[in-house]
Amino acid sequence: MVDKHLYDIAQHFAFDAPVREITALGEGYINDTYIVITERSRYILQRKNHNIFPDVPAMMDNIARVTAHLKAKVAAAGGDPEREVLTVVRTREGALYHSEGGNYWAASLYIEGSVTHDVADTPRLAYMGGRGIGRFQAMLADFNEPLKEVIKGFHNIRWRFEQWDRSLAANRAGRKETVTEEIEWIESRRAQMLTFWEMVERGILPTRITHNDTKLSNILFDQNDEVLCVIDLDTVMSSTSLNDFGDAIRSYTNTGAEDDSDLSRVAMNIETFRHYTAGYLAECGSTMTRNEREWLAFSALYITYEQVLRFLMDYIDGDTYYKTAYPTHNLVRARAQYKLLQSMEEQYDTMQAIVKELLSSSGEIYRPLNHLTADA
Ligand code: GN1
Ligand code: MG
Repeated sequence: MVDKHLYDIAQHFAFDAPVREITALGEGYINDTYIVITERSRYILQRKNHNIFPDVPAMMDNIARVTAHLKAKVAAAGGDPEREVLTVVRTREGALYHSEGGNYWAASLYIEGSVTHDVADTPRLAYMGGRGIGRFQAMLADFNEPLKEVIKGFHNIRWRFEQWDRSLAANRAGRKETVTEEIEWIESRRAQMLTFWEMVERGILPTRITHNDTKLSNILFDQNDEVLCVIDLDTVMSSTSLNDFGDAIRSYTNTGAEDDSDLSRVAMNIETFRHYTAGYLAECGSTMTRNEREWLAFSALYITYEQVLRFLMDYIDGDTYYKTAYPTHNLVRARAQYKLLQSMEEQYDTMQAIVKELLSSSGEIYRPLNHLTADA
């Protein structure tokens, strides 16, 4: 059962028929998501989290422009733009969102017959996910309009460190003293992570259009494990495409849950890494620069580290960002992501060897570089 108020909200959208039922879709750490069932079809209705997205109109404008570009590509290739690209459903007044009482609402078509997965439990699923994200990036390679930065410094570790230093100094929830060991996990890798980000700042790693939240559950598959559509475009922005690769590896290869309290379950499955990477490189390996290839494997460590930092920082702040189910939830998430990071660090040489092997087997010339060589 959902709040009656939601039915009033739904009335503002240009749905095809009267609303019959609204049910909650209990996923995501940020937005509230519902399924709206009309007499003819189904839609997704979301309350966008205005605390986290300070400029929802700018975010919806990004989404509208990116999806228009993707739809043109899919149509030109003979595909079905309504199934292969997210379709924003406007309000009756033609707006991209409805705002009321300080809340922002947006709607999209529900893609019938689609499925999501929480675990990449077959090689094929990982491979197909890699192809889906690779294709998403390839289709946006010629998108030249500037996008708004909807969350400042989202995957920018230099900015995250500024936030982190302020959080530690403020110690708002009085929890800092209880997590000294965890804080050291962050501090001991600070310089290494800044080295990666410096490559982006100096333009050594190019800026492209990126999704920024490529976890497995943000892809809709069909019944044959083919990727239908990439969803949750809230954080579409400009950054290094390596963020999208790294975040997907963080999500796909984890043998445990993102917030697993049993750390013995958490590790990186190197075979899943291989399959995702093979799919990804098949779609966009040829358009990657030499430096992107060089830093590809490292990006998984970078994004996983950033996620440890973000969960831990939210715990120290007193749980103000992510939704939590219990008081230590953010700490449990941080520990689980740290276990995953350690597993990646242990297998880093193998990750790099796999990237190299895959690039050379697809006919690419790959020569390992020193990580600090500035070679654009
Ligand atoms: C959040 O949108 P959602 O709930 O899938 C977060 C991501 C994190 C993810 C961790 C805007 O994603 O960056 O990686 O949780 N999104 C935002 O699962 O912060
Ligand atoms: Mg998201």
